[in-house]
Amino acid sequence: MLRPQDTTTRERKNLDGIWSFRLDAEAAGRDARWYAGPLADARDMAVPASFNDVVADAAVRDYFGDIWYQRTVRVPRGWDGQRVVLHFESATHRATVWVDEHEVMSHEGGYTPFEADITEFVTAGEEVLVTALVNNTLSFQSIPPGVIEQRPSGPAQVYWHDFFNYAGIHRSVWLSATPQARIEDVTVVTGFTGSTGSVDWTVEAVDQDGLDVHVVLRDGSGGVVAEGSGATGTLEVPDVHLWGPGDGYLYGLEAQLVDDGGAVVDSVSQNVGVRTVEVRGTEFLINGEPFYFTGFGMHEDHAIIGKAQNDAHLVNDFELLDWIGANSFRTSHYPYSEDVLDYADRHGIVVIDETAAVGLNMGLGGGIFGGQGYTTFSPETINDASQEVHAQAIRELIARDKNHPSVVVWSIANEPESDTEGAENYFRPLFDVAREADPTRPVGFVNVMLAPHGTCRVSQFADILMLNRYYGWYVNTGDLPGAEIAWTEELQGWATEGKPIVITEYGADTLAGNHSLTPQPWSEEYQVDYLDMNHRVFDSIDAVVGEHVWNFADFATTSGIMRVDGNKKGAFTRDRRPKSAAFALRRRWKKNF
Ligand code: GCB
Repeated sequence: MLRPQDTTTRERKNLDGIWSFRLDAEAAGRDARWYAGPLADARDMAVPASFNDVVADAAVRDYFGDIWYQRTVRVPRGWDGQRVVLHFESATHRATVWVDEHEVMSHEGGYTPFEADITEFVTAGEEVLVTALVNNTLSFQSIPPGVIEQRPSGPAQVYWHDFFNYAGIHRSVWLSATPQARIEDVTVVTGFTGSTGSVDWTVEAVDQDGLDVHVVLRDGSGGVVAEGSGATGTLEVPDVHLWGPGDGYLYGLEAQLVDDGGAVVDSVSQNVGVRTVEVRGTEFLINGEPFYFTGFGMHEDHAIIGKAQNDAHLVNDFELLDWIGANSFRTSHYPYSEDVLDYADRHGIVVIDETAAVGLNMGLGGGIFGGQGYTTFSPETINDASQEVHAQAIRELIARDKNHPSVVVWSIANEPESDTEGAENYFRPLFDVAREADPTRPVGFVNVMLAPHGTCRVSQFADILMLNRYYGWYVNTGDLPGAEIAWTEELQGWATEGKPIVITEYGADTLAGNHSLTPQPWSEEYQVDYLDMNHRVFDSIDAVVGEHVWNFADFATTSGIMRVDGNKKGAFTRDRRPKSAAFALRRRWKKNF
């Protein structure tokens, strides 16, 4: 699926703004056909935004169930004869959409796009009603999973991941016009030999009888560097300017469908960064050079808008990454907005791209160890149906992000149970799904402290080891010398596996402004000492090829006795003010600062 775009043959109209919004706790709206007319008793809601913190009402913030969104849209008058598509960049965690009274699509999964051809239901120049029934409940068959527990006070949504279940329409909605004969998808795979780059292209087209595919590659200043024809082929790029960490150089590929007279029937553009990614022994190579990841596990998380994409916050967060010397981040714990990946491409920031498979572990809850009273993998809990939803989430992530040069690793899950036979059986085929969808990038998953070296049964399938460890925080709390010994010992074990290791999480909750002369957990000084200890451990082990601090910034979580106004492991506060750790990281990552 291509993202809506404006080209010589395509046009798009943005549907962001104020939509009508109504909760539907009784799930009555579908039978009552709320989509058939203006939504009664509606309140205002901004799109894109998580709905939770926008409204001053606790019942809305913690609501789970059916949620209705609606707006009218006038189809541009110039779109007569065009194919009209309605495109949602995401709706969390699932949605069904109507155009007037016509149900046009349903989608499961809260962080990947979906769209429908609505040509037959619209007329250029006329208005239609667009209604989305979004549902944010989590079950054992959703990714991420959760369960609704019946309690004396009523049903409660329980989940095992440590961030607030923000939901709604977080990302943009588009109407777009394409020709009937059209390009459906473009895939690029890049490489280079010496100073000559290569761009393998595959173009999928629809209704293309009698039409040819033509591709043109332009450099950053618009000069044509290569051209080709056919649904698939390879372009050569002389004197290639490689894409690399810190150098987000992009070529532009234009793919066209042309008729025998040479007229362009459809045209789409695709950014291309020419680079290679490879795991060799314990090294992680980008363009054949060893790469060391510095940066963070992040979250899409801001006051009021929750998980919504916002350009000012996007630019500011990347400014801070640059300031601190981060060359990379992980999209913990779900696919981020496509705008984020486009921005990473343009700025040479390296990305570990993760599915929303977080919390598949009944030994953990909200970042805290302790049984949750369920078996993780069983016919009644996370089962074959869940695995299929998970497989689809992997396919959709890769289909969406395969062309981003910034993406160098697929992470198919965060901290699942991984030390049992059930886990091994569950994950083995999912690695195959990822590799089939993309044979070019390393695949991994993020291992949890509950499955230390020697006990994990899933790491065998991974190309790269990604470890989250909290020595000195959840264990050896306040005892950094003890933490250093235990951590070094475990990491030396992992180093014998012969694979590169990225420490995808290490961190200590820190209340900004809390200072201590002695190393007290929660103080800014302890966070700095904790990071220093970790860095000594990493620097002693060659197989460690990266460090991602947990987290870039403080973020919202469910309430609990371990969380004071959210998770406080940020190097920055939630409003992006630096803690002492930010300066310490900057000194390490930028060397001389
Ligand atoms: C983890 C999780 C992350 C939590 C973090 C914590 O291991 O991957 O989602 O927020 O620990 O702070 O407990």
